[in-house]
Amino acid sequence: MAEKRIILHIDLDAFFAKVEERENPQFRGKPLVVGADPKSGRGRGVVSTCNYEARRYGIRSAMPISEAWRRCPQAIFLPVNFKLYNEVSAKVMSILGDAAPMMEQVSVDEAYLDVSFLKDYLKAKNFAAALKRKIFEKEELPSSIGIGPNKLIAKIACQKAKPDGLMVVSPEDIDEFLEPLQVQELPGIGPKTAGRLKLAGADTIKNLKKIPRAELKEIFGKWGSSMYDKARGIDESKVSNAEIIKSIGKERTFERDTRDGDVIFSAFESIARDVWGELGAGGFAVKTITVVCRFSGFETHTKSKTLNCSCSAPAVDFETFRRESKKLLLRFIVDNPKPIRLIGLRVKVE
Ligand code: TTP
Ligand code: MG
Repeated sequence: MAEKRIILHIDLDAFFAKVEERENPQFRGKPLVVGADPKSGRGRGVVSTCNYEARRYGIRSAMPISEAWRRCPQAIFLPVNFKLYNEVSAKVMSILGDAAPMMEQVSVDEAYLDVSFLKDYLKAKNFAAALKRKIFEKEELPSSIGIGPNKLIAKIACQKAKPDGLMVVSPEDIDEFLEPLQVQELPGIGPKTAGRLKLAGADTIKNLKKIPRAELKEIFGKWGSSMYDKARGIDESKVSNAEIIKSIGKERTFERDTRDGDVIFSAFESIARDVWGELGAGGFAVKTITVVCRFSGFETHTKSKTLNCSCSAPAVDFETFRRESKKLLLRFIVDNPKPIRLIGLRVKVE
């Protein structure tokens, strides 16, 4: 008999904003936005995140900061303090790492734990409640946890449990849990895919399940086949702490949209140096470089290049890193004549 797995997904609630509330208790209970300077509505960056009070005004991550200002000018707007959030993140991850032998960090505030050793879902639920309490006692941060037979179900359950919640979906409840959800609630399905699925008659997962695998494959290729499995709650991927991939990144929004090569490349040079500095500090090896470019009108594109496919490949030096990143940036400038609003550089490391 296949081994029964129990997987837990934990994600901190409104992470950057909750750290700021903790550091500044006078802001608690008020709408708070972390991100670019709103400059009384003329600011040009984006929202990193906001607390749930600010979400009541419709403010969301990645929204232009000017729109956040328009929706709630009385909110408290704070700049992003990456150093602090990274320190807090490391402390939370160490609590999680101590709690279970298999822990996989997937972003600054989320991780999977394989808690199959607990054997049953009731024990897993108690374990998760204790973990939430511990994080709150030690770091004063609220979190949400989803529990399921695999990473996919655990992640969706966590999303559904937010904020400050805990949700268990046992194997026999999978269909009932998934079917009423909108297709966008499956990780990996964004607005574009959802639009195409809608044309094919699938708005909910229940309806997505009516589309045969071959048809999904025809429309979406390999990804269609994986979508077919996901709609049925199937996900065999393992919680892996063998290779903790982290992502380091920086971006810059220009004061004015620009095509001035000097402005663009000197900003990019400084971003590349900052990212390289962080890489050095962490002792990481570069795996993939991604350059982000946002044009006038908020049209955003990314281009990526994988440099090292294995840990045994020789380390990348700064010159190679800078050259390869610049090549990606140059492709944007050549391919698209529009003025540029923002550039960014992200690196996956191992
Ligand atoms: P999330 O976990 O996606 O968001 P969150 O923790 O703020 O809110 P919740 O999980 O309760 O929905 O991301 C974690 C942090 O990553 C977030 O606090 C800020 C940062 N972030 C950005 O800077 N830009 C983004 O577009 C997103 C989505 C997150
Ligand atoms: Mg979060």
